[in-house]
Amino acid sequence: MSPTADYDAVVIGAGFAGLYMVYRLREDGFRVLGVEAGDGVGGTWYWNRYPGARCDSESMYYSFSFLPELEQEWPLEERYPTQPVILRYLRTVAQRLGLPKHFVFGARADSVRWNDEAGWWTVRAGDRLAVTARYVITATGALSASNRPQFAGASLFEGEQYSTASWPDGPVPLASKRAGLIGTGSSGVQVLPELARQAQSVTVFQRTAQFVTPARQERLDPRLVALWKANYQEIRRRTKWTAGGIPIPSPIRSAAELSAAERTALCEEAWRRGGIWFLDGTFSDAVTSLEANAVVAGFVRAKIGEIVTDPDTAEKLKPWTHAWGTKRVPVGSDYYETYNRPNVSLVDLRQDPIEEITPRGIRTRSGEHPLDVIVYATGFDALTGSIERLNVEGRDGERLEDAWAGGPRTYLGLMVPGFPNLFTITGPGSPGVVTNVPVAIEQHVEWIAGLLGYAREHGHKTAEAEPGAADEWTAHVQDVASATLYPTADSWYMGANIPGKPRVFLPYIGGLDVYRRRCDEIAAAGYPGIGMGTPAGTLGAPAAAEAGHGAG
Ligand code: N01
Repeated sequence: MSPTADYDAVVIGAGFAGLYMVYRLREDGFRVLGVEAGDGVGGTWYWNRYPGARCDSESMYYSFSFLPELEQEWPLEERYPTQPVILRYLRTVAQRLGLPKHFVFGARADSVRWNDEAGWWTVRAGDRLAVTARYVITATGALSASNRPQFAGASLFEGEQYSTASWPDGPVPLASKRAGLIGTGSSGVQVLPELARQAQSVTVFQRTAQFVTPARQERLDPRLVALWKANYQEIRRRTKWTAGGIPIPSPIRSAAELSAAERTALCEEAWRRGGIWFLDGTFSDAVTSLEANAVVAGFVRAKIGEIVTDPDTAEKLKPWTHAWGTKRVPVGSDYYETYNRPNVSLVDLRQDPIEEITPRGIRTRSGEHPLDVIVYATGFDALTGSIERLNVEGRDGERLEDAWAGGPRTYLGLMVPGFPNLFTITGPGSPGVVTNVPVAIEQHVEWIAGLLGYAREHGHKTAEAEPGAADEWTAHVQDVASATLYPTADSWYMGANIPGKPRVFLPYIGGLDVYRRRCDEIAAAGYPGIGMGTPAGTLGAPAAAEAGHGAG
């Protein structure tokens, strides 16, 4: 047995998180290998290429903060960046920092096993790769393990079937085709207007009506961009200390403090501005008080009634099954307006459920809907799915899936007891998905890199979350959520979209600023809650490895 692992660290994933983690560790002198299932960098933005894919975070906030030169050069043209623009950005970052050579692409990690005796992990990717590493960092994305419901008869469908989460890289001809769209979350809301423009007809199969917020997509005023760029670093500094990773003022007044006219005026103004300004811009108690929530929900339902001309369709589109904001609110462009097109129709699956997919279309209780194309926008096994699908086995061969059978248990959303030297980025217990994600990713990466540096400096071979610390954090995550209306909804936040998944609140919603402070305090205090293991003295040997080392 070799006395040292092949690498100090293996990072799984080449999206925002994987790229920055590999860069950070390389700069800190660790021997690091990136492993990526796709043929190139991009992560979420590599796979989700469906027409209409855009980020909900505005362009100026959706980038790395540690590349001051690139942020000055990078053109900011539209309020929300499109998928091709974000992918181009990540490719540019990877090239500039010389990162692709540290990655093995086209390798889907499918086994991650701890060897207690050696004190390292073995990471395999089918027959593409088998390497050992002291540390493993999962940068697999919180929303990347796609969920494709198994409808009876789906394999017999004679038309084409696509998933928004793995859209083909190339044109999908839709003209003169009858398309069916299953799913009306953020992906379905974005793809629908494009499908309607391109296809002969679109039938939307809606299980749960959503509260969609208008994006108000627009071209950015170059003067605003110039002003922004002149102050970028100061804005970044402030952004780090916001709850959601976007520096906009939080509402200070509860709905109860306002008259009916003031509430309406406030909602109207937030709706006019769109996007985050509506999501975070109405009342301080919009997701904690049923009364305040009802005001926002009623406002959106009224808007749906105003926009959608067919009263029956408008009624089906009005959400009544959950409180506003408790399922992730999609941000859309012309979503409700699209239902006014003559080639778009809506099936309410709560009234008229899918019975099967036939060779010619989708049969619901009321009859068959003939289709040439079916598009699944049916979401993800969020936060835990992409990590569990790695088949992680920790100390004593314990499977992560078993350890999390009753719900994920983590310390700070970053470490798991029983799984030494394993770190998760934007996993369960992390605030990642409820923030502007790159800001949370940078925090996670820097904290993990800090801990690895500390362990190297002190000669520690292993770092492992203590059970008590993980229990305390896991309970805290639930407590914070319980003070809000979030747990009342059947959402992916609650794991409710995946049959059999434990129903616990997955992300930390106490705020990125609060979370950052806690992480900083823990680091400053020498990492209480984390057991550090015996000296090894083999970490951080001169970086020499190139991707492909150990590839089998
Ligand atoms: O997935 P979703 P998504 N039969 O889970 C329906 C991020 N994101 O890919 O609500 C019929 O939200 C399901 O119905 P229901 C963002 O964080 C960001 O759209 O479970 N329908 C729902 O309508 C987002 O929240 C961006 O009843 C079924 C839909 O499929 C997250 O990713 C863009 C079904 C799934 O909606 C996930 O969004 C896209 C079944 N068996 C995504 N199973 C931007 O930044 C599921 N559904 C712009």
